[in-house]
Amino acid sequence: MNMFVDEVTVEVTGGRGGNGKVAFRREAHVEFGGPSGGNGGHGGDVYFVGDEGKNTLIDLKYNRHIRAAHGTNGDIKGMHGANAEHTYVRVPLGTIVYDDKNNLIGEILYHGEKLLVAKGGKGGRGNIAFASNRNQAPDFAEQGDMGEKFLAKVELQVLADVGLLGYPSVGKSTLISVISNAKAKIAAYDFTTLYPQLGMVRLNDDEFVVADLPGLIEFAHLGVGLGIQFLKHVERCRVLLHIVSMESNHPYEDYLKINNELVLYDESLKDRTQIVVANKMDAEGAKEKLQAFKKQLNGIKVFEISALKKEGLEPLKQEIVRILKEIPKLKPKEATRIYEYNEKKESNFVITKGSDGVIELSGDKLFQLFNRIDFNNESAVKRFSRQLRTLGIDEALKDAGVVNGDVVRIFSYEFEYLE
Ligand SMILES: Nc1nc2c(ncn2[C@@H]2O[C@H](COP(=O)(O)OP(=O)(O)OP(=O)(O)O)[C@@H](O)[C@H]2O)c(=O)[nH]1
Ligand SMILES: [Mg+2]
Repeated sequence: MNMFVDEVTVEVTGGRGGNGKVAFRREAHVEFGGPSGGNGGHGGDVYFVGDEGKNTLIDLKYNRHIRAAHGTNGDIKGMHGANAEHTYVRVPLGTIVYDDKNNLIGEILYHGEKLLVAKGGKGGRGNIAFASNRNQAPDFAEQGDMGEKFLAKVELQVLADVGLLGYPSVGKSTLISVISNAKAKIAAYDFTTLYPQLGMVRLNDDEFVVADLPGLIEFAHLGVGLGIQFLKHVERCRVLLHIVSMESNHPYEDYLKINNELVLYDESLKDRTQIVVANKMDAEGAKEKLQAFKKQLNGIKVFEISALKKEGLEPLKQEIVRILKEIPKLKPKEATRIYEYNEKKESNFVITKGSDGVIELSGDKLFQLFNRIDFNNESAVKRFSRQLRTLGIDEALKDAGVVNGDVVRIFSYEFEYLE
């Protein structure tokens, strides 16, 4: 069974904020003291956290709804509700998250790195917060905001210091199994490796992560063989070990074809650091083939190894460590998502006519204000209608031809329009 999952869609929901409380102080000599209702706590956020121990998104496949906890409601005596704990979801390094509009939320490159995916709602304010000179005993409070909720597209591009690149059966899996702790499947037929696998290599005080990748063939960038599905995993490897088999009858051609596929897939991979490795040096005729190969490479350094016989591995590991210290760390992809969280929401609204002829009001900001209202509380509803006026909705309704007594609908709530 293939447990490797590198693409999955999950629904993420931030926790709802707790409701604000309506309460009044009780004092010995006054019937009603001042307002004393506290604020609701904030809803929890959903974060993804990098975990170097993971290498697949399989967990998300079985947990497609990720919801953070709600904030606690405010209480009497000015007590604020508790903020909810955030929810943390462990994901492999190299995880990339997009929102439902395909904006990049971010990418996780390091162990322990946190990425905010869905923000929790703000807690509603209690009636203490609404006391003013004009209204010293407000008898309403705000309900908590909804948390963000959307379908997140989650992708994994395997993240490794070193990626093993080459035709099928050149010995990539054999190499990773002799230099690292990975136990890779090895066999004398092509496409033995069907998904990337990571291994840790230690050399004295240094260590690096190697990714065994499925073999590439000509036209892989068009989907031939295992194709693009796995070419993408090359992208997040800092160094590529380009492995060429000295059993092949045309090592140099193999080498050029693989490089060509890389560039056709992604132009920028042309500049990715490569270390050329000639494997199967124990095979018959390998020495002669290597001589010719070296000539054609025209000065590019080649490491001669036999993965099978475990020969030539030390100089190769040393070179990898040396190069990794020289080249820069991967730069994270730039996020394009803009959080339309809370107060920053645009104050636009839309007026449309529903299928039943009723005028409907909608819009993000409006939805937020709407959700904060306890419609059983007359003062809260009055405040809401003042807010609508401030947003210019009264004017706009009038312009749209709405007259006294017409029914207007805001989400689930219907009211009569009065000038
Ligand atoms: N003679 C010789 N055979 C080798 C050497 N390294 C690997 N092989 C053999 O080559 C065959 C393919 O090895 P793998 O390690 O599975 O090759 P791969 O590149 O991972 O192949 P795919 O996963 O299909 O892309 C196996 O039969 C190995 O035993 C080597 O250094 N010398
Ligand atoms: Mg393999």
